[in-house]
Amino acid sequence: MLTLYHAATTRSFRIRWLLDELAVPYEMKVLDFYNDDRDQPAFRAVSPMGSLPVITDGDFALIESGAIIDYILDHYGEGRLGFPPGSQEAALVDQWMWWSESLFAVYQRIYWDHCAPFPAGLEHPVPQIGIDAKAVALRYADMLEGHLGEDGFVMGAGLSAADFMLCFPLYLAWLEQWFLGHPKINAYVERLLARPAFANAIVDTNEIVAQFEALKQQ
Ligand SMILES: N[C@@H](CCC(=O)N[C@@H](CS)C(=O)NCC(=O)O)C(=O)O
Repeated sequence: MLTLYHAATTRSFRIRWLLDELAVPYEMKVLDFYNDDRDQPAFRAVSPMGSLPVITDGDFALIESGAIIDYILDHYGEGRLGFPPGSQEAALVDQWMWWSESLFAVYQRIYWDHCAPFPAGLEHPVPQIGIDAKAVALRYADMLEGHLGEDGFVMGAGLSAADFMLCFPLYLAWLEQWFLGHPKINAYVERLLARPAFANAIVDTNEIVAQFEALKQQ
């Protein structure tokens, strides 16, 4: 049986959405990202750096959401959501998975560090650094805007692993209305939200985000 360690506002909602979309049974252990749950020895035993998400499958523990998505599709996907290994389509899925995590999300993280209220951001932020980082992320977003169609998902009509990676940074940016100048990305995120499994995976995240928004107003 798979176990997913999940905390609201983290990349674990990628995995929650994937498992629910595929209707794969799993146990979910819920952590509070903003207290000491991640420091507990039982959690460090499966996630040595205390990062999320992590899954276990029997004695096997795996971190890194991209690796987790690939593992779940390989072992539980029954051929769904995939392209033939070695195909150009499979390479493009990888491209967008890496784009999500190593380009867009890096600059979004810098933005959060310097523009989100503590503890979501740093205790001693430099807001201009965050503003500059957001501008870089939005320049990267131009590439995705040029790639997306008027309907469907990143790889066309069907979902792929790339959508499960992109949902995390794009949804959180969409909540802050980053994509008013990127109408195709905006509509894409809205198509994700129309999927019941995705909408369900972000309910607890929405609650925490609303709390941070209230903090910002103070
Ligand atoms: N590339 C990793 C990033 C993991 C990551 O940064 N997770 C965040 C939550 S979204 C975390 O646990 N941060 C805590 C920390 O780095 O100590 C992935 O995709 O899983």
